[in-house]
Amino acid sequence: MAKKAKARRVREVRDRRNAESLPALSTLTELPTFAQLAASERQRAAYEQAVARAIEAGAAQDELTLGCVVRLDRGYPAVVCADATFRAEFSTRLTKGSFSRVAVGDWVCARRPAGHEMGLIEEILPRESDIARWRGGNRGERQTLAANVDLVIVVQQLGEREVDFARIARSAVIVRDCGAELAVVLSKADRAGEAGVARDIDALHEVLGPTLRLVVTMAGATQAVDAQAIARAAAEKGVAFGEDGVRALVPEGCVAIVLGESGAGKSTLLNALLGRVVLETGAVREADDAGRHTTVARRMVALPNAGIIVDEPGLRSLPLVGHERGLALVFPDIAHEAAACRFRDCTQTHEPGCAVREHARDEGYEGRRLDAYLALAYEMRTSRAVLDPDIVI
Ligand SMILES: Nc1nc2c(ncn2[C@@H]2O[C@H](COP(=O)(O)OP(=O)(O)OP(=O)(O)O)[C@@H](O)[C@H]2O)c(=O)[nH]1
Ligand SMILES: [Mg+2]
Ligand SMILES: [Zn+2]
Repeated sequence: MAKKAKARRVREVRDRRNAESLPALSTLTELPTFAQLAASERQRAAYEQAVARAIEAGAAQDELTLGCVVRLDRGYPAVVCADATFRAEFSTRLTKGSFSRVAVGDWVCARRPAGHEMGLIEEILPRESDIARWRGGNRGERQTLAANVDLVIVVQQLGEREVDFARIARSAVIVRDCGAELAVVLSKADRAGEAGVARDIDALHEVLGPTLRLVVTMAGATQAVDAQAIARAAAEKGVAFGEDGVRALVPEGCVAIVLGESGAGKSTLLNALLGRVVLETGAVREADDAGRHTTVARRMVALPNAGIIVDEPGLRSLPLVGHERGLALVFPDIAHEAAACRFRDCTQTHEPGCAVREHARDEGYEGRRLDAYLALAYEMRTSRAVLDPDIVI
């Protein structure tokens, strides 16, 4: 018993030391204010109930506050409430109970005991959206990247070669499955030039449809290019260009998150939107054009005259596990046809009476859209088949 208590004390001291080495919140000017964030009605009602439970467990009413998690530094949350921004740790009640890790964007019932710098998160309130990805293979789990965001901006870099539209389609399926809206930013347009930009917009429209919200940017251009020519090439395809295009995606009151591989230019874009260098950016490797995971914290930045965007570390893998609903939302036309296939488990590859293939033949379907759908559907079937039966998705 004494041993356990000692271990806990050691842990507490270490945690406190770690927390003290985090950036001082008072110096962070890009943090959103409480007024810029809004809990839903359901969350406010849940907060009232959480307050009642906390009081029952011994908290004083005036110590309790509604807050939003605006940063996670090495797992340590920072919380904004009506009259303060503070670092918080988890109450023992939360760590003991059905403990779910807090994410940036989470609304919480927090407690600020008088005379303490550090607050306590008593409860995480129900999420309106939960941007999560699968990690860890067939024994894996869902990892929440951010909570309660309205919009996910998938950032994919352009280059000399055609854009990786399969990766964008995969991201789209995950995003729509998580209950958020989707937009795509094609970054580094300077590397593709006008012709490349036009080519990649066409490819993306073919795969994800012409109604996709799309912006072309080159916030960190390293090559002297004719920006106006690139803007014109985008405009000819009905696509917005530049930081203003991104700002229009995220109006005041909107909370978005940028999602993309390391090195895609997420932090560079956010710095441009902020008008100053707030976020660290890093060079990509020559050999494979991949980034070095420069961003390690997850944090909200409030944009001047616009909404809030969460900057995230880049993600290498985005496995598809149980995102069937997202697939149907991204490809509603194909999913609709699939419902008429003769076999319920039709793989749309060789079966007789396959409505998808018949329709594709009749309508002269865009080949790449169907191919993208089939590849993602196939991957999902395979991942489901190898999933550990004890894992709940
Ligand atoms: N040519 C070109 N390079 C860019 C552009 N935007 C960003 N870069 C470069 O791409 C590299 C990666 O940029 P970051 O903004 O750090 O990328 P990130 O997506 O935040 O990466 P992680 O934080 O690792 O996930 C840096 O060297 C940037 O200078 C652009 O518009 N054009
Ligand atoms: Mg970054
Ligand atoms: Zn079929």
